[in-house]
Amino acid sequence: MAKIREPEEVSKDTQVQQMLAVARSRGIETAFDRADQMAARCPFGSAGLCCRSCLEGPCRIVPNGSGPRRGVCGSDADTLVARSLLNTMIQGASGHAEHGREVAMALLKTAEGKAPYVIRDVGKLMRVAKGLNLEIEGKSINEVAKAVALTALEDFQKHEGVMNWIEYRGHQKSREIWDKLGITPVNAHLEIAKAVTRNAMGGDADPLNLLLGSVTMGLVDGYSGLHLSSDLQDILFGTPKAVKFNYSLAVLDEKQINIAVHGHIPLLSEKIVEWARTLERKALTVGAEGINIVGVCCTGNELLMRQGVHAASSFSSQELVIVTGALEAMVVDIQCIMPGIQQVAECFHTEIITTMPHVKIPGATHVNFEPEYADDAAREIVERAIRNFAKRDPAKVVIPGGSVEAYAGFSVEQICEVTAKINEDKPLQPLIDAIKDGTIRGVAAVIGCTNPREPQDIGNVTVAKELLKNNVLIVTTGCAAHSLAKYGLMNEDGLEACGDSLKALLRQLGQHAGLSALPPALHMGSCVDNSRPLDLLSAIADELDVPVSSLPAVGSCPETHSPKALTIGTYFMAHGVDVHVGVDPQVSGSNLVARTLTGSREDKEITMDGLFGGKLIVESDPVKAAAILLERIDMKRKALGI
Ligand code: CUV
Repeated sequence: MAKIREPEEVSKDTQVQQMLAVARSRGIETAFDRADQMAARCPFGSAGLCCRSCLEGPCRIVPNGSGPRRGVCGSDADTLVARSLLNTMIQGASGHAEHGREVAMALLKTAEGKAPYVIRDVGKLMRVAKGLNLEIEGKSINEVAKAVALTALEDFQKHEGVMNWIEYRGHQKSREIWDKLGITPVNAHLEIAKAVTRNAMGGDADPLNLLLGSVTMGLVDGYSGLHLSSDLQDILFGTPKAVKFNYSLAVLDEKQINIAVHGHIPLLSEKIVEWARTLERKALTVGAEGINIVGVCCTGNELLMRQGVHAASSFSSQELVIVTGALEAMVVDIQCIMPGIQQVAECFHTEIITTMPHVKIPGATHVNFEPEYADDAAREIVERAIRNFAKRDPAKVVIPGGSVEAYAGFSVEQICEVTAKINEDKPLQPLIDAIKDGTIRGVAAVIGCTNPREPQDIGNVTVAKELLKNNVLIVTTGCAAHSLAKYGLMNEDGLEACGDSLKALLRQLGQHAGLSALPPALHMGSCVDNSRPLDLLSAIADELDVPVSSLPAVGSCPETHSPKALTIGTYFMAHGVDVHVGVDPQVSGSNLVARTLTGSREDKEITMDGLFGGKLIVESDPVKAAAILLERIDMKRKALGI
């Protein structure tokens, strides 16, 4: 019998513990329970040693070497593990590339007057157009937007050259390494198709070549996914600025109609926020005091960054938002949506509404979303939620009390606006000076997910606190940001966690932002906004005329579950940034693969570290992980002579 963890063991969050106990008392199963039932994991899959690529198999190689050493086709453990990693990377890169393409199409339709959006950040549009070397003189806003959208779409079509967004955003010194290795992507779809082909039976069998294929997927993810999405979303919806929001399950309001928006792309959810405001009066007619939109996962992050919409939950506890009994609708778009939400919703009046033709859930309502008809879809969804309010059973409502105030919206533009008040000509200089003199020992991006298998928030918060204590500035995105917000690391209280020099700097910078202090964890947005930390590092590296890999900067993904997080991590490593993962990446079946990733081979020059300057650090203990990250930060400081 699998051991069922107590609520206190599955999450650090007492509200999650409370709601999990409520769910269990009502016989409602959640991901935390299913993770416990799944406790004995397949040893072959865990090591990356099973292969279902063709009908000669499935083949599996016993991790301890006591069984067959090769699959029927002759693939050995190294090939199998490298292929299974590439498979994961393909999933991650496709998800983000598709996100980028959807947003590019929406921008195109907006520019052509076919979709009901407006260009909210004309300044950013012009900066991006200039960065892409597009002609803007004498052009209308819509003409420039159309040219930007078409240039973005080329990154899914062109057959020669290099992706436009890499030409635009890629750091030159990293570019030289990628070009030399022949791994710089041409177009996202072409690279994904090539990766699928090379991974098929009879394709690429060279583990090191397959690993380079994984790095290409990291770059596809980073540029056609992250950078392209952040840039175009900023153009369409505005570049984030400091904003206040609340975090916790307590952001649901018993007196209002509650709608949760969940997934990743803000195209529909931005419209839902708009329609919730428009239809507010209608809510009064059904006895509610208003309409309350709450965010889940990265759609939540997108909305809080630009609209200050409160955030209810990160990935692993998404079902518990429904268990409050106070949710009229959960609207989902793409990615990180547990099918389990439908089973939970069936115990309540909550309507699960899928919106994308390629992401449906049996039993859920489907309201199709197309940018052209965004208003119709958003209006229908809000009206459905209003109607559902009458079906709510007050006896089932349990909303935990107490939520945490947090500040988010720290785009690179927002950070530079603050630092420009100290040095107008060189806004990055105050940060560079602080890094040089040790006020900031290093910069760490604490990113990624929460995972029902792991105790929620513990890894994310522990790594962040250990680093803050040592004066490492934290930037954060994704569900890790949800974790850090909940424990006060995005408000003034969080200063307590910081070392003295960092604390003083955050207070000083805060004054220039109209706050008593900048929060110790700077929330940069959703997963696609992992473009922002890299933009910041690239700009600092340019000022110092060094590669990004020389900077005392690291990434940490303590509680990940998603292939997307591994692809993002690979994109960081391709720039020479060390990346820690706290969850087993399932490559232990091959020493060659594991050691190439972690830089622990004898022939160092063909490891990730040797080729790119950044390596993978696998460590499940967050305190130990932070110590290793500090060591790497200090090593890079020393090499830089600071
Ligand atoms: Ni994209 S990928 S669980 S929602 S951060 Fe959250 Fe963020 Fe991971 Fe998913």
